[in-house]
Amino acid sequence: MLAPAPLGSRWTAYLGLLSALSAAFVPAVAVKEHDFKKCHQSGFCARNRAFADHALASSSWQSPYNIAPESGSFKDGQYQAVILKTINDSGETVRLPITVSFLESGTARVTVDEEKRQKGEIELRHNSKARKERYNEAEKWVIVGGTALDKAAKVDYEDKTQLTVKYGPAAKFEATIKFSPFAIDFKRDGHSQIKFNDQGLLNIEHWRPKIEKAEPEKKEGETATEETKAEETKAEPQGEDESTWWDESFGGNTDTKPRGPESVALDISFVGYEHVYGIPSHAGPLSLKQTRGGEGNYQEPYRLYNADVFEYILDSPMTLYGAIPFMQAHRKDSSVGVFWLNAAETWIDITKSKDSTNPLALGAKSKTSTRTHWISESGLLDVFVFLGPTPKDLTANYGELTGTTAMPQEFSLGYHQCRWNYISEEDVKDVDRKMDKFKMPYDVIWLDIEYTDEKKYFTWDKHSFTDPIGMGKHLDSHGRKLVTIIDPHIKNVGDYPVVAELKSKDLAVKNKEGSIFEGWCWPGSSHWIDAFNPAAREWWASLFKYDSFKGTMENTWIWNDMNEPSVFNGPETTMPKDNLHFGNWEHRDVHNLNGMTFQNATYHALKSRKPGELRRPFVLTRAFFAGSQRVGAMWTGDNQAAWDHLQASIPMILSQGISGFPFSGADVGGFFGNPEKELLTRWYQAGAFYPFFRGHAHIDARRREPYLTGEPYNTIITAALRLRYSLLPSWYTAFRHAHLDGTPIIKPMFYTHPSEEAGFAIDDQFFIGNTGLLAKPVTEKDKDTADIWIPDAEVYYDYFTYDVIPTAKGKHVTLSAPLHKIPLLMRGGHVFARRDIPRRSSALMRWDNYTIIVTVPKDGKRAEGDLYVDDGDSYDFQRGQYIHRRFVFDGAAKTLTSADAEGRESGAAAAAAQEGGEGEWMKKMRAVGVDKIVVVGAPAAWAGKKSVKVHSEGKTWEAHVEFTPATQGRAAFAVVRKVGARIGADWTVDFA
Ligand code: MIG
Repeated sequence: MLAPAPLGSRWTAYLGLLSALSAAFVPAVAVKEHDFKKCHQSGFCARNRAFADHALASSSWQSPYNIAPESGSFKDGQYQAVILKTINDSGETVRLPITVSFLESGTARVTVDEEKRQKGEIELRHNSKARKERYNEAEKWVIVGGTALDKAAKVDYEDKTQLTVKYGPAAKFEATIKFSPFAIDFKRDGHSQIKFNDQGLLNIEHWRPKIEKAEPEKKEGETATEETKAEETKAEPQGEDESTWWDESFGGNTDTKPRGPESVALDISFVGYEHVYGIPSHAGPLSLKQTRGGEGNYQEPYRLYNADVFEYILDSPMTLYGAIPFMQAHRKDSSVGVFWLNAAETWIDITKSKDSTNPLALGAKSKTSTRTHWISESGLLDVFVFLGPTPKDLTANYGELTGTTAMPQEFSLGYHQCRWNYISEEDVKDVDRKMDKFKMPYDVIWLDIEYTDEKKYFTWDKHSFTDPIGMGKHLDSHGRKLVTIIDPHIKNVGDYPVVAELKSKDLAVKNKEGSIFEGWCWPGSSHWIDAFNPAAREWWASLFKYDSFKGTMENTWIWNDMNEPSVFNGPETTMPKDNLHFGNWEHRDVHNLNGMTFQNATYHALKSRKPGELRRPFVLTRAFFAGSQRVGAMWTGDNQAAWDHLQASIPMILSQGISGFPFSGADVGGFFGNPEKELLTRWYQAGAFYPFFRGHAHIDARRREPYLTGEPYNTIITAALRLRYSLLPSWYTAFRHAHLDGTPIIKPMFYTHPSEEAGFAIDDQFFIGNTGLLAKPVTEKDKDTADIWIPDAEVYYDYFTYDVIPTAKGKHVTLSAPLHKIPLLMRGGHVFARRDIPRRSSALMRWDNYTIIVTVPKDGKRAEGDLYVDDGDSYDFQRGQYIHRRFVFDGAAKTLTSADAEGRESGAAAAAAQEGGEGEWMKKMRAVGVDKIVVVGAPAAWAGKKSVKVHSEGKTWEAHVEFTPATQGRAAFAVVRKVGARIGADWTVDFA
């Protein structure tokens, strides 16, 4: 029985076929680049590129935007004025109110609106019920702090042509706002860093009525003829092309665009900056490429328009599943950045050029500058400007605005075993059993869409999952969890209470007519929850209660897929842009936010599953936006079982990290296809360093649970899994830092070594947190060496052998890396924590003692590091129920000390000081100690030493130490055993 096919599209036949066959049938469909728009197929992108071409080609180009000087006023850290846009020869203007806000953090914000739309003085076509304003609620979803105005910001200079404001830390920043044409020059220490509208590409498409021509009206979707085009452009400034102002078609879908053209665009120049990073997600290098052609460059702008692109192509500016419009520019010793707060379809052109006008270049060799051109389809022009100067300042400033990574469930840093699909309870238990049998640690097993009763979420397939609670308890008995998928498309059938409620409560996304939107996805005909609607979120939460979503329990967590949203028969596999969301905002305005609102709804739902139960949710999302880091993890979607996809995953994850959303990973093994054993093994070795570490496979792929790989692969993969598990304390500590100030979890070279220019484009190696661990996964077939770039003159040790690596600052060192070997170095000068007893899951390691590793630096003087521990599950850490130690190795004093990292008093006094006293978890942690200390690069003078003194909690005792002298190539090391100090207490180990 086939439902009538909606809209003519290539999906119709495919979906008809799909629903006629069994649910398990899935054709292998690769991404067709031509299913997704190029800039010239997206009216507003084409118009703005043409506008740029015109402006840049003409020596007499003048931006038609001018601040009316008498309109301006500055008060309490904020400048307000009106920009007048001249729209024709008679000098007629459009009023665009502008606000420039100077924030306490030193961030500046520039917001431009359009008065006519603001006041609703426009007419919509096609009887649209859409809102008339430019979308102004992105900030409601994205910005969570940092907006307090800098009352100390002061006007430093003002005349009839410009105004300069000094602001930021020690008033080191200044913004010169030029009136005619409008432009802003952001300086730090007197030097230009970022310029707005320096190229004159500012373009805010104002509202205008559609002038119907005398000739018969065009049919919807039909493009203008050459004559009408020529006639229509006459009245408009050059560079505008009216043929794409109104109804616009692509791939058989027509967008009615009831508000007409409304794009916002601006050129942003980074003066003297050669590298720009960020704006994930794209499958390309970390250091972004130029996009206006030329050898090695892209032809297309980077695009941000969340889309379901399966089997995406590599090295491409094409859009992927998520969007973070945050860009950082970097040069030696300086980082600056911008955050373009706009959730509509966005394109970004990047060009670089030697800049003779750069004042920094005077007398020195000329520097390269990067110019960017940001183009969004609708909404406000709303840009935050960060002046650094360090990469860490940028991630902190951005984190203050958009929030930081939520403290994760500790288990979620372990290994996740997923595939499409584990087909029954028996299957799940079998995989669980085999992982144990092969002694491979893992924490979570996942269920993809086939666990449901015919893709009706919140139900279970009655034949294969008869006792999900039994299954859940079985997993729980050895500390394991279950993640089930829940997608935003709700099957449109009778006898399904979820869809019945969605309709009766009126909580779904609407079509352009204002009635419920119907489209096609996995279940066939479906409706979509509108998670922008608070009532929809409340209802969504009710569906997750344990007694509502029967079969789930305390160890069940959630995966949100398809939330771009993916709509099989929609334009570019997503929703029509003229669909309507809560508040009658068009989908066009909020598209890139959609995924986040859905994940957010699930996140809040998981917090209210049972009264009195307040635990940190775990929700994985595919679509995301700026701010998604507050509500869960992401993965990079449907990659392939191919070496180049393994390679591409690393810059992608690094890019997530520096863009405020570090809890990220790629499907280990590759989603589509069947990885050869070597590839799968190398992928586990790389995945062990993804902040989110999950193996996954397409339904058509052969089974590839790690234990199926056979020897020697099984052993090698087990070692990679165990390496991950032993380092979990350090991973968790890195998450704590990400949570506190937005620091990435794995860090690229430019981030850790912002002065080393040769490292700025390196994106295939990284540091892990503050551990000094430097990893370079092997991502090439048959490769048994790794070339690691060394960023400084510090000593580097091999993680596994303690060999001293013969390095030189700024040079590559070649490491032997046969299949069993993960290229992993330890930088001298760090201290980090591990747990060395291999166990089946992270939960079973909870009360294990720690091993502390010290890597003695080249000069022998000082090594330091930290460890953060809490219960990994509740919010008790917010009332002080955590341990945060700082370890310092002092070479001169010959001591290693552990003290509270935040200067809190330890022991009973601290416990008493905590709100509610010392909790259960803190009490149990009293029994957890330091078992072992390894000092790598121990001084030769320690030879012959048999014991060390340990001082802690008013007592002193001796612990056994074993010194192994240096041999050729290997550093000396000392191992202290049975240290006997508590991990939560202050202690000193005296090596003197
Ligand atoms: O259209 O749920 O990216 O991880 O296995 C495919 C089935 C839908 C796409 C996800 C993939 C998942 C699959 N989903």
